Amino acid sequence: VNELIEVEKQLQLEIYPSFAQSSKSLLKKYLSRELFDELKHVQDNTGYTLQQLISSGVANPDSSIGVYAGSTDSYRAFAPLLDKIIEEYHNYGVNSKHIQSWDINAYNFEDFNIKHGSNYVVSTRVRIARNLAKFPLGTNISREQRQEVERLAMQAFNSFEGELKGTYFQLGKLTNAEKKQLKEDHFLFKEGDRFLKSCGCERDWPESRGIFHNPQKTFLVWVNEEDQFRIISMQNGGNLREVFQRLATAHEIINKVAEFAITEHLGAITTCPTNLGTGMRASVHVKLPLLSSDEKRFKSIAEQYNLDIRGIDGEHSESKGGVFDVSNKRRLGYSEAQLALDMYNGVNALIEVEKSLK
Ligand code: ADP
Ligand code: CIR
Repeated sequence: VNELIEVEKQLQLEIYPSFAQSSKSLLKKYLSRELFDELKHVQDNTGYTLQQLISSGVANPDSSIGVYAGSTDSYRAFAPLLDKIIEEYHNYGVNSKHIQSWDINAYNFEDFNIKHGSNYVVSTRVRIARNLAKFPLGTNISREQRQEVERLAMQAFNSFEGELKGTYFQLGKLTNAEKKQLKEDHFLFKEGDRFLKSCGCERDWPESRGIFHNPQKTFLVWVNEEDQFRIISMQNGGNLREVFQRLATAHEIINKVAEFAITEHLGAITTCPTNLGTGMRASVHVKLPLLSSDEKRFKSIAEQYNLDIRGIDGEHSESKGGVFDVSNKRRLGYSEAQLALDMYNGVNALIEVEKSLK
């Protein structure tokens, strides 16, 4: 029986996946039978296979992308597929170079609540995704390697000073009530994401996962979730400058002790290709009850300003009370500073329209 299962597994590896008719994923769009045959025996230098790369998109027909990388080298090994997905999603060619810059001196980020009054922006958050150069990504990391990442993270946390000083909480040691509260307050990642489950990112859960934060919860780091590090700065109100600067400072400090996975072409390497480049999502929770009731107009302005609209509990969630999570959609080919400006300009435009509808 075991032998038969092995044979079946081998056959599975050879068979072109059957994508649901309804699936609109970029994986389905670009993984032709020919490309599948070309790549079906390929592995990256950490042993990650094509079948692992595409497992989430095959298992979840409603994926918009459908792939998760296993390491920095996945982006080389599976380039014939990933380059096409990156080109379409990021509008980014194979010869382009990614630039980093945290310098926002040229921009006049006025506090949204000083500019528009405090009826619109509830809170502001900026996060970046980072991974360590020396390890496979979460999809393909071993249990021991994951423990090592957590140990290195805790070492870095101990070196923080001033406003960044805080405490690390291992996920397994938090009570259900504590986790529930942290999630409701928008500080902690969700668990049991089916997209992440099916690419292997949640193996050995909750081991070596955790959250670091300062007492005010304005500076937080998620460890070993979708990416090894999600570094987050957030606060109530609309002071984007302050939130961004706090993250820039933290990034500079962590960057000195950690060797992040970065390439000239793709910038910060991330598990999901949507986060490549800056790995940055700058968002506000903003009240737009009037504009959002005209979905077509709302979406069209968002598109014009390169914004992503999410619900109040993050990706794949619903809005509540006309409050939306509005963030920069672009991540790659533009600097951290430029993408904060994307969000700033777009949110101001949305608020102006909301005001005009009163
Ligand atoms: P990520 O931002 O890491 O891509 P999610 O979209 O799941 O992941 O968001 C993570 C959490 O951060 C969610 O609880 C979400 O509500 C919260 N969040 C995002 N933006 C803001 C904001 N501007 N203010 C408060 N909470 C926010
Ligand atoms: C999808 O393809 O829809 C999911 N794998 C999620 C894509 C968005 N990226 C992300 O959450 N990092």
